[in-house]
Amino acid sequence: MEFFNNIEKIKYEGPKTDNIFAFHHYNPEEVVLGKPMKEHLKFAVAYWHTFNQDGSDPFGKATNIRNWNTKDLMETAKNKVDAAFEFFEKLGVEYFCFHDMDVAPFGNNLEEFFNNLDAITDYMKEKMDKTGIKLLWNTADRHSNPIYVNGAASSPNVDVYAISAAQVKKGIDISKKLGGKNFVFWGGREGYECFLNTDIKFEEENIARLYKMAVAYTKKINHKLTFLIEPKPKEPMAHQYDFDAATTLAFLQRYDLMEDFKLNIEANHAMLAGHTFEHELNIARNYNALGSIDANQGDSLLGWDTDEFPTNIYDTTLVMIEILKNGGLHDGGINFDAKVRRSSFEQEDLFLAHIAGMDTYARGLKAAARIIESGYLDNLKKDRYSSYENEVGKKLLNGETNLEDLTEYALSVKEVKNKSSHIEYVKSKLNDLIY
Ligand code: XUL
Ligand code: CO
Repeated sequence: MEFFNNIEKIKYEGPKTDNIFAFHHYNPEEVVLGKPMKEHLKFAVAYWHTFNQDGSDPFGKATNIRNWNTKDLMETAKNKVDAAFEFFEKLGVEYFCFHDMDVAPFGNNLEEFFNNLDAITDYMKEKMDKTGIKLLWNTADRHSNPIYVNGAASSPNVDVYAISAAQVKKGIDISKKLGGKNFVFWGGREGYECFLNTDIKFEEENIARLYKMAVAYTKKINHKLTFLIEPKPKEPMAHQYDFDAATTLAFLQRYDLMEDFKLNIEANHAMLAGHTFEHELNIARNYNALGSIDANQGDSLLGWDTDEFPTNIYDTTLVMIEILKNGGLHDGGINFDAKVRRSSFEQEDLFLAHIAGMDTYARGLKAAARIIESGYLDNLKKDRYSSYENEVGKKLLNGETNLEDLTEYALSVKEVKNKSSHIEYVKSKLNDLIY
């Protein structure tokens, strides 16, 4: 059955076309810095927002019109797989991501849930084999079930801990079946709301124990996987343990997990942590831990996670510079963890939103390539730190100096000459290079 029967395959038609169901900038085969765009931009569709989200908010009911919903939950789940693969193919996106809860109904107990998951993911596999569409990552939703009211691996209740571990095991089994390369942990309820009753150290140690068991299990079943932690500072918990990239990296180092874990950095989460997306990507990259990204954007006027489709070229340019400097995302990709606005309720808006996101990333890629090729930012930084090229600087960088030598040198410095950063000019020059 076809679910998007008014939509044809989306093609690149260039910036001048009036066709809104066409790419204006994303041209998959166009070569940028020696590689076709589609290899730079490994886009993925997020199952939860695209096929499950209904447009309801705390003040109003569902608005979205979707033709795959029926009264039978398993039939709906199967319809969604059909709709999803039709959507991926027509959009020309080769990857997708999902939570276990997104794709199959829970049923009456964990066993029923696992059986439902088996049936639906078997069906997905058939579609994947037929179309060549791949799984970027899957994850276990350990936040929406009410049993996770006090956390999952951070729960004070060991039965809850065990159920959350079982969901992770099942998720890894599914990843193996579907050939996934990454598995995401977003600690939805791993944090606390009341400091007075919480043993942070105990809870963090328990989370680390789960991660170690997950690594051990992948080795046991011989499934090569990169685990990705997705930092977020708050929401739903008042304080979440994986606050930002730096906090999460400290956790991974503390528990000796750096070998098997990287980060999945999300734009809107960076903003909630008081950072920019490019800052978070850069921190991850400096630790060789940039795994994948959740591409969306937040609203600077709001303090919560709005998960909008990315439409800001300035932002995607700075993101693509980080990704290019990382040598790409390797096994990771660009997952649109983004939802259409409540007033974009027509089913076809799902196409328009993804096209907007893909075009914005394509423009960001092209601008990033221009900036890198111009050498402007590299030279700017080289010049800024050029004083370290003198004798004292060289010794410092080679570890050949000490406080006594530096003091002797400091006493010989008669006048300190700092240089202006000309920041306003730099930003204006960047505008020239982007637009
Ligand atoms: C929540 C969020 C999640 C993760 C996967 O803010 O971003 O959807 O990406 O669990
Ligand atoms: Co996300």
